[in-house]
Amino acid sequence: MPLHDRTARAANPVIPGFHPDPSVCRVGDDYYLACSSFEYFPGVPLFHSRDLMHWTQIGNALDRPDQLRLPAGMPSSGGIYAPNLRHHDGRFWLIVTNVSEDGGNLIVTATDPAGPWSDPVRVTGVTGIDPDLAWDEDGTCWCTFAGVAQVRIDPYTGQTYGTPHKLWSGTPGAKAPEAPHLYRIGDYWYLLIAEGGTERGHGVSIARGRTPSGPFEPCPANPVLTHRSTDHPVQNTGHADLVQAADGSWWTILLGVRPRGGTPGWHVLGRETFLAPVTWEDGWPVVGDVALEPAAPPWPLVPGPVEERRDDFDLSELRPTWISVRDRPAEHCTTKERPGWLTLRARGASLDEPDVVFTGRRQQHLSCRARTLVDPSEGRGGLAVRLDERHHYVIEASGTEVRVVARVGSLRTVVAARPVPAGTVVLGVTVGDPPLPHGACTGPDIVSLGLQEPDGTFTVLAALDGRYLSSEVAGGFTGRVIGMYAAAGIVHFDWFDYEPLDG
Ligand code: 6LW
Repeated sequence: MPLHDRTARAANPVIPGFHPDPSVCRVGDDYYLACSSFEYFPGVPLFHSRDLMHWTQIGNALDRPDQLRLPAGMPSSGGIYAPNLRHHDGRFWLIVTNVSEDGGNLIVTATDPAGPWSDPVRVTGVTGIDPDLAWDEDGTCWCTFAGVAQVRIDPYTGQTYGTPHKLWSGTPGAKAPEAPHLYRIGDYWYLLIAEGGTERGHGVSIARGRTPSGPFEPCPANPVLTHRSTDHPVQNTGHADLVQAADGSWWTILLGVRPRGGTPGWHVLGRETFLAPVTWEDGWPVVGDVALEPAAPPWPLVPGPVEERRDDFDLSELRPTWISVRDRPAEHCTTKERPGWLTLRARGASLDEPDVVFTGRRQQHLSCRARTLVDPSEGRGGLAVRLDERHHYVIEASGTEVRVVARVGSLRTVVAARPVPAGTVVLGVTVGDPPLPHGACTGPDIVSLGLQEPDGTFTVLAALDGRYLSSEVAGGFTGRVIGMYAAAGIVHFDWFDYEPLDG
């Protein structure tokens, strides 16, 4: 089975796994999209699509250490929030917030979205998250940010002019007006925002005015999108961006989650990127259903290349889908020390620490299997399902023992241990449906951790309830990442397999 479903089929989420706060733009027949990345390096994953349905990661905007500084000891869900991606005047512009760095907002540019991206320009005078750039007909650039406020900006230098002025507070009584995007469409300037908070109350509202700075008149049908108080399988819908397709039709991309397993429902893949159609009535957008099996758009579907199930670590650079906690210095993570292997050198004694040496990939399927061949002869490390430093399950090898450790909130316990012969060992994780009948309060899934026996069979050492690695339990803005780590000494990994088990 291919790593991603590359059949010509329309399906939501269009980018599964922890890919929140999507921002999209079109250049000719090509679409580009950016997402948040929080405590992970490299930052701001970038995707390309020809059909809005199938997206291929082409890089990360912040992939050099001097572009992305995430301070030592920084906890999960700090770092990079909510990029805004636009194409203007022959280049791509990306403005984003690093909440863990003084100065906060920064701008990078590129002529090719696959990179290289420029060094960041620091923005002065913007005090909020979720910045957005929009250009007036005369070339004036406006930076609009959470609150919702706006200031004129020189995007080349990051300098702003004047004091930010409030544009709109959103629907009276709704909390957290944020994620603004400003567009010139027809005779109006439209101000699209998220409100209600990024959890179950999330929604999208819009206002319009005759100038980019308002005054803005709210849409009488606000919120134009929300799933609050419904049993829709996609919840928390919000943080949307609009894009006009090459044929003139309109679409929105947005974040949503897929809670499962009873009440209140637990979502484990973080906030994912969804697509929905948009029509216009009386000059206001009407958002269609955020369907898990949407109708195909009225143009040929273009599935991207199939990603290999196995990474053999034969390349000198890691694929763009690999992410590391906080940073990835070559002395701690390299494929050059032992060719064909990934070598991790520990810094921090466990995944409980925000500075752990961990390199993984987003869990993108509700059911999946990961395996890795580990050489622990010089250290201790293994395979982890990580939500954050307080919520993770690991299977690790050291010398002649393999053990499973669960960290849930302030509790940390060794769940299982088994002696093994010295040498390499294949460790594995399988995430699958809970065994109880559907509809019962089963939790979202079961995370089984184990090892491969010399005869090739697989032994599960522990099968753990997946709800403790969900955002409803852990909080925060991320989702599960499955990967390799070193907790002591040096640990080598020959290959890593990730295989979807659901459609
Ligand atoms: C982001 C805010 C939000 O900055 O969550 O869902 C915050 N929306 O707009 C972090 O992703």
